[in-house]
Amino acid sequence: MTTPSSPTIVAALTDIVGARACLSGADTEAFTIDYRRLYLGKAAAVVLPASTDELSRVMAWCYAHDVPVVPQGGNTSLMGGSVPDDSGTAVVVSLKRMNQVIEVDAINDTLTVQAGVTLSAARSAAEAAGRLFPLRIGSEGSCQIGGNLSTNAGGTAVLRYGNMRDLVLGVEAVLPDGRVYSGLRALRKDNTGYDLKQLFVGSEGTLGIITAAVLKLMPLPRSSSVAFLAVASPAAAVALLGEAKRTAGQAVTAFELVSRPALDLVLDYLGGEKSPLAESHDWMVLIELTSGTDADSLDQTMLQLLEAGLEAGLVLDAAVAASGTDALAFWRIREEISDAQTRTGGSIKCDVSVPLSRIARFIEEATAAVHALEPRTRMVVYGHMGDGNVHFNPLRPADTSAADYMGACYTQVSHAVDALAHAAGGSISAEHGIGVAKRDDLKLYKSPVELELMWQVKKALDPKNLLNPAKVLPVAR
Ligand code: FAD
Ligand code: 2HG
Ligand code: ZN
Repeated sequence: MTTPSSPTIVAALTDIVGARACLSGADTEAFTIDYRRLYLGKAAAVVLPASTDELSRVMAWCYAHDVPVVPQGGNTSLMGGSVPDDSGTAVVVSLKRMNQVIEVDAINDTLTVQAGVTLSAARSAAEAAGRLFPLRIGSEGSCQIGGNLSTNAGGTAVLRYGNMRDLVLGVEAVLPDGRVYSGLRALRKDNTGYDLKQLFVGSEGTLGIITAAVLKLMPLPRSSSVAFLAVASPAAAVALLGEAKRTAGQAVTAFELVSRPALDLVLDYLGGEKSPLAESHDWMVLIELTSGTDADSLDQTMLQLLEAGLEAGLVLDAAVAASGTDALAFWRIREEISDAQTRTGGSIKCDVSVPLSRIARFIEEATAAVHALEPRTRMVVYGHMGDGNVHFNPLRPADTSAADYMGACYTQVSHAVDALAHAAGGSISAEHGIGVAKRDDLKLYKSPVELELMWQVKKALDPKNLLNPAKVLPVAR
């Protein structure tokens, strides 16, 4: 069958969703480039369905006519998975208009939303009912629950609450041929066969388009303590985390590592903002303790932890937030590191996870490997150390252009870092997914059996390979 032309596609999809929800030509441009402006594609059309029924009809038509479809949420992902290739044959399905909060059930502690609800709107809906939806990532104002599920997003509170896979109870999704998988259950126990909803989590829009989800809610924290501190080394940070768990138990909510080049970069990006610490240090940690009761004196617990850390030589200096404003300022420094790299350009993203027991050695070895390739590389190393996830992002030297650095170093550096993470029992993508950026590297790190099973699942749900084609799954095996 020959693929229909763009005008034919637009006419057919306009019949389903209406003219204002079917874009073509220049109106599609914002949907065809990714957040970091590294992946630029073209679309035959962009459709913005208003309901699951409309989407189901769009998918049935595209399936019948062999038209590829690329699902898109807030378009904040970092691996190029949310935009089409440059063939101009695909339809982008944006979930933007499916943005209704369906139900907050404060008794069942669940939140049911359409997939296009932004993470910040979901968190606000929970908070209005006195509950917490605990996923916390820097892109929360734009990213959507459907995108969070499809990437199995992580963020800064995984240590306490888990990632998106742990926070979902039910999913509704439209399959490539237009059928609807209705798994919108609000149950914490349901052992009725395969857990199909989890297939859609982390599959980056390659198996179905998520249209709604039931999410778990938690008690809202009623007290907290936040500190920004200097540690002697990554190994000292790991030891301090152990001490924090012993001292504060479940209250340890976030434990984020920050290297000196990461801090320097973000302070510059924020226009000369000051570090919370008087002196410069090679390694820092942002710790957050929270509790669901206001009886706990968490500042006291934090001080106890810091004293023990100072005595043991793990902690070199510390600033404890004296107010909510201080805490927000500490967090802003951490959260803006990603955008500071985007603005600078020439950042090689290695979103790796490694067992905590091996993370310090990994950082040492990977730093040596990168410096052996380009000694002037700035080591922007930071992230969710508490759950074993480091954003190990070598950055171009200040006097080298992004194009020159990436051209000379990208492949060798990313392969060297990924190989070391893999050798340490780790993963080459802890939370950002595979998209196109890491797709072909999967061949190096997944066994033939794993790759074969992934392809079999893909073929079972998408036999024509029309949904987000050429994403996640490496083509030549
Ligand atoms: P998109 O970018 O639109 O899409 C992501 C993937 O999911 C694509 O493959 C797309 O095809 C698919 N998809 C989107 N919606 C659907 C749907 N409804 N059904 C099926 N498939 C769909 N990520 C983290 O994990 N942790 C962080 O701490 C973090 N911090 C970030 C900070 C910044 C400043 C930025 C820019 C990004 C950050 N991210 C982080 C990455 C990104 O925000 C997450 O991956 C997020 O979950 C993507 O959601 P989205 O709605 O933007 O998805
Ligand atoms: C973060 O934790 C995000 O800030 C983005 O996951 C990481 O930009 C990055 O590499
Ligand atoms: Zn992260």
